Amino acid sequence: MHTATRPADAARLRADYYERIGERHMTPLWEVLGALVPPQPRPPVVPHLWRYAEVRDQVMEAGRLISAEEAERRVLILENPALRGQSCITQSLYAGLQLIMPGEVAPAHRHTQSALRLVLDGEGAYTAVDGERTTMRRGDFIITPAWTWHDHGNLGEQPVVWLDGLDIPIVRFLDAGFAERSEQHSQQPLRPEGDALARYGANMVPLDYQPRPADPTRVFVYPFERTRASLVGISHGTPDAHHGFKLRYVNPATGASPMPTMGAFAQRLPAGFETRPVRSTDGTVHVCLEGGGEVRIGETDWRFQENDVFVVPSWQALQLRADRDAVLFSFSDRPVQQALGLWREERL
Ligand code: 1HN
Repeated sequence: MHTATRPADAARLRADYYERIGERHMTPLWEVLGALVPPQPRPPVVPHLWRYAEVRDQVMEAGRLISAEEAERRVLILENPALRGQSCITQSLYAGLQLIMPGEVAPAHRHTQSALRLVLDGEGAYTAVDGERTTMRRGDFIITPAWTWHDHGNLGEQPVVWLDGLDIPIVRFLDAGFAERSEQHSQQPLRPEGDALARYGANMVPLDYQPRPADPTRVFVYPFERTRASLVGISHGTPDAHHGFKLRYVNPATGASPMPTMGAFAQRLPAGFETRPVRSTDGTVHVCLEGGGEVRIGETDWRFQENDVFVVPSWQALQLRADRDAVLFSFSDRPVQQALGLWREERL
């Protein structure tokens, strides 16, 4: 005879079953499938904007609380408000504001995490990468690829602040992190300043240089002066409706991103120009270098000005409007997603 199971009995049977399989460290897929494979990205990350004018004093305060030496790196991490305690700005990226005071050195070390810097405030500091120094000037984009020795110093009279971007969460996810301190406090220069740019950054490379496709570039500084000149140089005709005048930083020897885990971009929006909304799967950190305007991320609007940093989560629509001619820098995990065939963009 057919006996129908009442819903209450079915629920009890299931709960009991889940309990018993749980003891063997198993769990039913059907309870989590929708969350595991959502119809579209639903990042836990929220949009956020850090106003430099509001945080600058607190960044400077760190300079009175701890030395660069003691801290190793004196940085205020920009934590996504929805991911507090996780030291990340998106699920795949870390960002922070680093301060170095006059006379200080941030000692030489290396790690498998890749880092990028965008210089924001003050002058007189340098970064050394594998034996070559570069003077840090506002807007300069500087990279320290995985496992390269790097230290910073401030030979000037002003505090210097830059934005750090690292692939820390990616490396942590892969459990592939290694790090070591150098015996040399600051690296002995092996080559004069400008050597890498002359060898690798002038549309030429040394005769015997044969980079592999995923090798990071030997060009470890992209001076803002050059970036800006390129953005101004392409600012004729109509800007792209979704991006304005936008360029991507590359490894000039391969055309790939400067480092394999992070892509970086620079864009110029003429005064009065408003972009159409666009969304992409790479959650992105933006910095305003010049000018200002308004940004809409999903449903939220903010005004932005110089040195403000904002984060756009994966698959949330971004719209920008410039009040004054604006220049923005941005970075994301796009090259990782592209290498895996995951990256998508939708122009709305
Ligand atoms: C690092 O090496 C730097 O070299 C900055 O300036 C931030 C955050 C975590 C791990 C290493 C730097 C960092 C970092």
